[in-house]
Amino acid sequence: MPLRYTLQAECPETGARAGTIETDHGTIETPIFMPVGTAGSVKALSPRALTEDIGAQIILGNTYHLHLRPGREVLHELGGLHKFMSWDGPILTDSGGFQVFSLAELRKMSEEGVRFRNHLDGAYLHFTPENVIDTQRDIGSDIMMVLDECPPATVDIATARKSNELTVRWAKRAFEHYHNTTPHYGHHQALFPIVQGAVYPEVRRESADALLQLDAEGYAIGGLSVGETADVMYEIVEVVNEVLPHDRPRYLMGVGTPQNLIENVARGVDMFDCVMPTRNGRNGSLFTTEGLVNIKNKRWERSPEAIDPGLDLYASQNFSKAYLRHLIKSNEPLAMELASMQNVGFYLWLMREMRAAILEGRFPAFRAEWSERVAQKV
Ligand code: PRF
Repeated sequence: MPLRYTLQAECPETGARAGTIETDHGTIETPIFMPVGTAGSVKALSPRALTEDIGAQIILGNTYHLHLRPGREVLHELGGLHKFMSWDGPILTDSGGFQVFSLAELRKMSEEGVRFRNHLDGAYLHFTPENVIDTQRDIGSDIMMVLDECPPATVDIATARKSNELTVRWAKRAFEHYHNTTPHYGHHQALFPIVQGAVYPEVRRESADALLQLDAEGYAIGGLSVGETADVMYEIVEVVNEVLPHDRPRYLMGVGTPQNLIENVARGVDMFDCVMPTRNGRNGSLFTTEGLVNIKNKRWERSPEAIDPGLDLYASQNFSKAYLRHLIKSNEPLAMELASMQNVGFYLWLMREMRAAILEGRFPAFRAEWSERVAQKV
């Protein structure tokens, strides 16, 4: 069945929305955070831990990585990514555009697509708006993303406009190919276009306006959290969300800190993904209900206190700060598991709390209480 977005409640004072997105792999309650499972695994968290321990509802995969390993043929032969990784819930895949810009070498953009040498074996690859759809058909993600160009925040307006025009032409080609191809595994696959335009409200409006014509089942905002200030990001999100349709989900790509999530939910964003909770966790930076904890700090050497007394998760409650500090310092694999469960679990908890606050008409009070608190260093 097509994606169905239902708007359940809207905060009268901010733009915050609570809703549901129904997919063939289940219903997502929004606003939602999508843990990043780049190469077909959310690092250090099994699908069972994701669902049963921390309540993940949808995860994200990367076309770029999955295309390189295990490759389209393997994924197709083994029945798609859901089956391959034993995850029954919804999956969203990024198109690979952004990863090409951050990981690959010797990139060469053209009207046709982007040529590059991949970061694993240096072999040349060519991504086009069409072939990244084909790969995502083989992956079988519930939500596919179009190929886009994500310029740095520092580009001038002429470059931003030119780049966005290419992204829009690519999105049109992507949708044409999308409508000419069918899913391989029996479930519906949606396709989201990506609004670009760097830090220029005018170009952002042009981008969103042009993409509206595609009548997509949802829209993404790309090109943010790439070096601009938080205030600029918030301003651009506001501008774009004024143009995007009210009755479709809005996905802010690759954002961000817990405070960024609160502030962007306040501006009407429904979906987020970010490597921060998994990546920072592995480095010993913890997101907790008390604020940001650097668990490697000597201060925690003898701390018997739970990892996060305020969070009702297995990892948060049953292990001391001193123990997790020891595990991280000793490079023990369990450190990765506990830190990931804490951090991703915290992000998911934060989203559930925001959703409840919106539904109960107390989002502004929640934001006032938590927006600064989640950014405080403990
Ligand atoms: N485009 C795509 N993926 C992305 C981004 C983008 O602009 C970002 C930017 N924050 C993260 N991931 N395709």
